[in-house]
Amino acid sequence: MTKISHSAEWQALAADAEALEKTSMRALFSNDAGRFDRFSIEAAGLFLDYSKNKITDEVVGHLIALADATGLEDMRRRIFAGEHINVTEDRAVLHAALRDFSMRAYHLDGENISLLVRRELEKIKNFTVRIVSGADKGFSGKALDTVVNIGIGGSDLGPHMAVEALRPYWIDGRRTFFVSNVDGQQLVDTLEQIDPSRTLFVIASKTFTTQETMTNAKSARDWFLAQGGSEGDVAKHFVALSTNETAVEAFGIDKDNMFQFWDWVGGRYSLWSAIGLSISLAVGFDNFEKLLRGAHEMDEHFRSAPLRQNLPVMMALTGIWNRNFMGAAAHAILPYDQHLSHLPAYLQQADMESNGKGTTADGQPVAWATGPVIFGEPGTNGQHAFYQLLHQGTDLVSADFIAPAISQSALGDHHEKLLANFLAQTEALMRGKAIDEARADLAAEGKAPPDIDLLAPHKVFPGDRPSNSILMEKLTPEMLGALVAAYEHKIFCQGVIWGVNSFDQWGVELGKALASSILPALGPEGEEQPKSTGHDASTNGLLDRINNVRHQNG
Ligand code: G6Q
Repeated sequence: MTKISHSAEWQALAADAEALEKTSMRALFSNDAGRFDRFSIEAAGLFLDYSKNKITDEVVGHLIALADATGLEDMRRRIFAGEHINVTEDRAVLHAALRDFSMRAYHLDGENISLLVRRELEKIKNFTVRIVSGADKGFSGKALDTVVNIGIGGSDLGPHMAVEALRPYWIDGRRTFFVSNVDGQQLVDTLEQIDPSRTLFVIASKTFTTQETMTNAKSARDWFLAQGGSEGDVAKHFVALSTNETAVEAFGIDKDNMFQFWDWVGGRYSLWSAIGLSISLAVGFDNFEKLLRGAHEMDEHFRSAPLRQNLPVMMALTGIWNRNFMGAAAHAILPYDQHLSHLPAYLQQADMESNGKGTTADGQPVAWATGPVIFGEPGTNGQHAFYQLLHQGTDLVSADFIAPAISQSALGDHHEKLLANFLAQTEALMRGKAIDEARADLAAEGKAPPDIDLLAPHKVFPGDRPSNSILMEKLTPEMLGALVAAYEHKIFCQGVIWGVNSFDQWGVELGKALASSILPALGPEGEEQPKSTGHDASTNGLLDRINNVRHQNG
């Protein structure tokens, strides 16, 4: 396979970047009245304005040519067709089938998986109704109004983000907690706040072997038994979301209390599956279904719209432009909606675990930059924290600004102020401020010439900092579904262009294996341990130090 960075399309983009070096985005806007209309797309209720990227029609044409050269349309067909595009794990990637409400049937290796999906959704629906209505009760006859979701990574971040995002849809009186960390403090802090007789523990683990989740699940069950629950009550208070029936039963959860999903659902793409049970329990099944329907609408757009009019594709291509040709090593997710506070963490996993790779799907080292560092915070908080670097730092950082035009909780002029900040930031990043403008501002403030000389350099903003703006009417379940699906497809498209397999995660294995080998060397508190020799000097030294402190203070 020709290296993509040697292709004519890549070279054309590199030449575009060079040719644009002396042109500012400001100039691109002032010379082109149609820029906003041409560089924006509406789909599934989302509006994407990508005009504040340093692109021209020529650049967009070359980006589309690059997508064509990498076979993006064919890969799009193959993912929806259930081909095993996750080559290193020999799996299909069919999370879109989990939310497909059309009459389309998905067949995988000869099996109609749409029937499995419908059966499991029906089970989630019936269970949600029984729990929410109080028909299913806990061991003391009280309704189960509290859910503790125990899971990590893909079995935590998606449902956690969605439950938080859909706060205005929470069913009155219901409480949801998420426990992910093997640090026992998180579980202890959670257990302090709940009543065992009213709590449903949802053990979410695709493999049902993950150290953190199994440790937390076991401690939660021990606590439950110590708090008055009996072995026989475990069935009422513990359910499992998994693909591994044997391990679920071995843990002591009856398979009737297990909600299934399948190996063609990647962990970080699983919130649409049984892993979404905690969402359904928090906001009701109807709202969970609306979330799925919103995602489906985005899927329909993504699979049918031509690349140039395709919202996730253009998110991906502007990202490629910024990463590979403008040199942005980081990408900020900046939601101007407090309820999307967990979106940056969610997308951190979705993007960085998918595309943070240095080997192509066919096993060659990549010779180009792949996934950027993803980070973010809700606006306006981030403005008072790290935006300084976005505006004046020495590294280029691209950004997605996300905002609903209407707030779910109107309060005075809060939302107008929030939106004004969102718009101002994207404009400031794009326009910047030249030295003569900085000097003129200072003069208008009445500063003396020596002070103007001193301060003006600090008040210069280089501008040309790229951003996308993603607007929606309101953060409803449908809009959240569409937004998340758009990001999933964006990540997929970028993976195709970079030539990596976006659906494995071998990079998490080495640390896991080493942790297992280190664990036996850490004895219980108060116990003396032999001197460590099995690791490098730093790791041995740290281990000995920890063991000494634990021995002396235990
Ligand atoms: C996601 C990853 C990873 C996974 C967790 C939890 O794509 O595979 O984040 O979700 O490691 O795994 P289990 O669900 O198997 O416990």
